[in-house]
Amino acid sequence: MLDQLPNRPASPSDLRANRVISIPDFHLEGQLTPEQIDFFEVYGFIRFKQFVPRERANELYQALLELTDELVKKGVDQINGVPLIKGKRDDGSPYFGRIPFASLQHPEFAKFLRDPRFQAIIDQLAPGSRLGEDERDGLVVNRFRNEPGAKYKNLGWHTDSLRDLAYFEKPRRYLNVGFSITDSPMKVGGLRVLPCTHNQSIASMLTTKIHFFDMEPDPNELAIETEAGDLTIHDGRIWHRTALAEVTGDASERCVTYLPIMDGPVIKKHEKSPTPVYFHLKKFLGY
Ligand SMILES: O=C(O)CCC(=O)C(=O)O
Ligand SMILES: [Fe+2]
Repeated sequence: MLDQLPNRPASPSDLRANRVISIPDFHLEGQLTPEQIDFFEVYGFIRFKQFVPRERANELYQALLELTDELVKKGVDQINGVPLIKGKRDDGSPYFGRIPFASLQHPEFAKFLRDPRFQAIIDQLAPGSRLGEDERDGLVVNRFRNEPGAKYKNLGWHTDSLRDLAYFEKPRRYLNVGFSITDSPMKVGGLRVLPCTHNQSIASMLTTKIHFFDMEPDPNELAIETEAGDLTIHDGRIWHRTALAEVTGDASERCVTYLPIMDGPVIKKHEKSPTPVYFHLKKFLGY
């Protein structure tokens, strides 16, 4: 009888997918505390509450709207060889699901990166690394929306370090620093991670899941909810995905910027840079 209930999970592990477990409300004042460093090293991610006040996040949202208008007006469809991912709202108005090199495009994003706490993050978690403002995809602004005209609604399981392999480089320590421009409660989908997978081998990075194509919730995943102004850091080798929003249209909007902290050879991007190999893979996914 119970088996016929529509929402009954097929197995106990299904109960565990797509859920939040409370994580400490860390704050980043000047330097990271030993406890924060420990948390990051053990789990492969960390979340700082109110890295900046909500009002500052709202200013960055305004900057995103201005940048969108400007890029639409100019008909820009790629920056430094990296394609923009376009979307269309139900009223027909265009926007971008993904804008690379945002800090080179709008002064507010450039100003955001001048916060001295980014250097503290580098010094304590990845000494000798740098903000890759004009490398790889630079500061990326993701704007996930769930509506028929959206191409960028969610992202399948992946590790960001796979990009090292795509650039024919050995995966190395690489931190992805995410900043929430808007709130990210469960209903808008959002970041899901497999904690502790940052210590995996290259073989396991290549085989645990099928990069980007696998969108299934995982019993061991953890949802990271954020509010506008929060900052997250994840190790580039950790398995993660972006879940689809449960709601649609404006209510589903989730804006987050990602900043790469990297070491290794400096390969600056410029107007004539070729489109990276992994973007051809993205085409198979309909982006
Ligand atoms: O939606 C997120 O917070 C994660 C996005 C992401 O993993 C990526 O852009 O590589
Ligand atoms: Fe990612």
